[in-house]
Amino acid sequence: MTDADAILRGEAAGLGFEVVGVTDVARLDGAEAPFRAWLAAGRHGDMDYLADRAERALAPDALLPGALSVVTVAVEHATVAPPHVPDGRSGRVARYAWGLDYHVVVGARLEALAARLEARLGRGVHARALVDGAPLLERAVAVRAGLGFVGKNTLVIRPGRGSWALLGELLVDVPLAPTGPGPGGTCGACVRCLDACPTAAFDAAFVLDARRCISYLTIEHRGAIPVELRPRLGPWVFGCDVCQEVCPFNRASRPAPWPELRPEAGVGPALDLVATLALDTDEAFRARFRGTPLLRPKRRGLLRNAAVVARNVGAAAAVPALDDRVRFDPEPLVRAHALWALAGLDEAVARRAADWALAVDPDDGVRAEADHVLAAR
Ligand code: B12
Ligand code: SF4
Ligand code: SF4
Repeated sequence: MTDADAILRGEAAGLGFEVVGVTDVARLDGAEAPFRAWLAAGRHGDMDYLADRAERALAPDALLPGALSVVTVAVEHATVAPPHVPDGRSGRVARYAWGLDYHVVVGARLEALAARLEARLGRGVHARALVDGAPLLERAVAVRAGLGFVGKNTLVIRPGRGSWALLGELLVDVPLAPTGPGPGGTCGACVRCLDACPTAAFDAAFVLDARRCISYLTIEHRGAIPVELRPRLGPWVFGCDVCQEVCPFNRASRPAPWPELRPEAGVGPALDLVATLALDTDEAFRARFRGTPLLRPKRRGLLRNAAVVARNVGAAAAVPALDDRVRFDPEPLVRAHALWALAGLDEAVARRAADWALAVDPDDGVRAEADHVLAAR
């Protein structure tokens, strides 16, 4: 171990990074075939940025001229939480989003790590912190650095600790000793995640069709949620944890070590659907979710999700808010999903709202949804 390696370990630990690996910046050749096959099959849906930047995602050295090493970190975010109790008005939030936005939280500590490396090494350090924001196959990097293995649910699993961890990287122009390959690991004969996925999103072990994944549909997807998948969302209003909750490697979870990632720091595990559907302006939405990952789908996306989940969980208390959304929401996406939700919650209100929409709504998609509501008797 060189001085630089020892300094990295010490400073990273001081900043709360418990799991740190290092790999070189060589191209991620081993990941290329599955990644390109995944893209070629269209499994990325409308995440065009993944296809547009595919070559760069395989080449860590392209992300920082002069880079020599990639420091890769895994930050645990799991929290022992009371089991979800259906209360007829709450939607579930995926664990990674319970606290503050990890892009900012992990990114800030990686920037601090770069500054400390520079100070301790006594020379300028070119560095770039990445947390899910740049085109880099972060899982392939983590595996090469020995942090864990890829499970059949496609997540990086650390034997003994599981998959409740977020990945981040610090590219540096400092030569550091690679830490991989790790002890490895395997799922063995287990297929729990593949069987448990509510939308049957796995085409095979290790192959996820994002277009069916609830995480994609509720966070990344910008358009309408396919009608046949809406009931399958169940209570998940933002992200989904099912394929990790069933994983035997995740039995040993503990509170997230970083306070920023704990539920008290952000929205926590449950979102009140009635209150969410009452967020009628972008300003109100931003004020409610400032600093959290829930800003990502924007107001229109989150209210779309909330409408679907309101129907799924039988949220009768959300009927007045849904009726308001059909009549007054500026976003056709929200109006259409609110109509769909009303149709499952209160037929009389749904029919009145549909009549109203057919008479005055300028959007073809909303009127089509209204037709559908009126036809379904
Ligand atoms: C696009 C994306 C998504 C998409 C697609 C997910 C997917 N499985 O590809 C959607 C929106 C669905 C998604 C969902 C989630 N995501 Co996401 N996502 C990403 C992102 C931005 C890119 C992933 C990507 O390029 N996928 C394309 C596929 C082909 O690439 P890949 O899965 O990395 O491919 C590798 C393996 O599958 C493996 N592989 C492929 N075939 C085979 C076959 C065999 C036999 C083997 C052994 C391996 C193997 O090799 C490939 C190269 O390493 C990354 C961040 C990043 N920049 O990497 C986060 C990331 C993967 N997501 C993350 C998280 C936390 C989630 C969610 C858990 C969030 C949630 N709770 O809702 C879910 C989990 C769903 C799931 N089961 O994957 C974390 C994962 C952390 C971890 N421990 O692994 C990441 C790394 C973000 C981060 N910085 O922490 N995500
Ligand atoms: S996150 Fe949910 S929907 Fe997506 S693959 Fe996992 S279990 Fe399926
Ligand atoms: S649930 Fe089973 S198959 Fe799926 S990732 Fe965990 S160990 Fe692997």
